Amino acid sequence: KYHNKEFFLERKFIQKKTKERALYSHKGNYGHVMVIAGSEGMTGASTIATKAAVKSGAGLTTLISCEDALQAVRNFVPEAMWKKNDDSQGIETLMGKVNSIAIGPGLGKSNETLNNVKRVLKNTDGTIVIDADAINVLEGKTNLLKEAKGNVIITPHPGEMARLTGMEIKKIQSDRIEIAKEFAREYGVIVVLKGYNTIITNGEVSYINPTGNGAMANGGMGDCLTGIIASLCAQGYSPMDASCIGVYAHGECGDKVSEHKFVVTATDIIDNISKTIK
Ligand code: B4P
Ligand code: MG
Repeated sequence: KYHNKEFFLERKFIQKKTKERALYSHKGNYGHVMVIAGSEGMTGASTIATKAAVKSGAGLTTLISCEDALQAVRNFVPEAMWKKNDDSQGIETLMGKVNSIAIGPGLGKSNETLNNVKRVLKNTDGTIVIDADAINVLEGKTNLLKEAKGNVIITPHPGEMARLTGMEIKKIQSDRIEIAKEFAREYGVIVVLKGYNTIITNGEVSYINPTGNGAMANGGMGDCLTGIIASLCAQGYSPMDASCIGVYAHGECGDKVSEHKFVVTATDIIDNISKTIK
């Protein structure tokens, strides 16, 4: 059994793990992702996460959000379904039916966000990908992660990891693997600590990602990764495999696009992620 193992992610390893889509398959075979994201004035994050989930192969994707964000999704992601998050009914209805949940991008740091994080942690059997404001509302409340019913993947950038742990960003960056591992072990979650050489760890086995580059350092890039990982979880990949494939493909997609472009945007990734996974 693995113990304290660290590996560089390799293309061959990722290729071996990534499955072909079967001839006789249908959307029911590729799972349903619920994306809980976006708020008034922050609708881009929800559109990006939702579109990334669709483009990475989920059978069905539903966005739960405010009216503004739903309007954007209706225009830019016609493949996705949507429900208004006015009385948490949308979340309650879908929670038992979906295979994975992505929560956080553009939600805002509100009580409602914290309540929704608690709600999904306590009631969902599927995998939950926690990002952005869903991470920020856990500051000082990380013990809530221990109450999770299903598997949890948490995807902080170094700034979010600093807030969660109470450490300085400099400290996080000086000891990325050990700090991510310790957090994963303590809370029983998978940590995807982002940035160049993203770390993926469950506390026992850890992977270091070699793909990705500075052209990807712009707003929306993380929201895109969240949608990709949640989509792979819904398709039946284990949370660890979904994290590894998602992080590797997201970075490789950014590497390919940056051969011809100075800056790679989340929209560039969305437009090319399906080709990269193929
Ligand atoms: P926020 O303002 O919270 O940024 P965000 O909305 O979460 O942005 P987004 O979702 O688009 O990108 P994310 O980082 O999640 O926070 C920004 C602040 O956090 C910064 O001002 C800073 O203080 C701190 N911070 C963030 N990243 C930091 C870092 N690496 N070092 C030090 N401080 C940092 O996701 C970005 C995605 O793009 C990830 O998947 C990441 O791995 C990838 N990516 C970005 N640059 C890359 C690179 N050079 N190489 C490989 N991959 C890269
Ligand atoms: Mg982010």
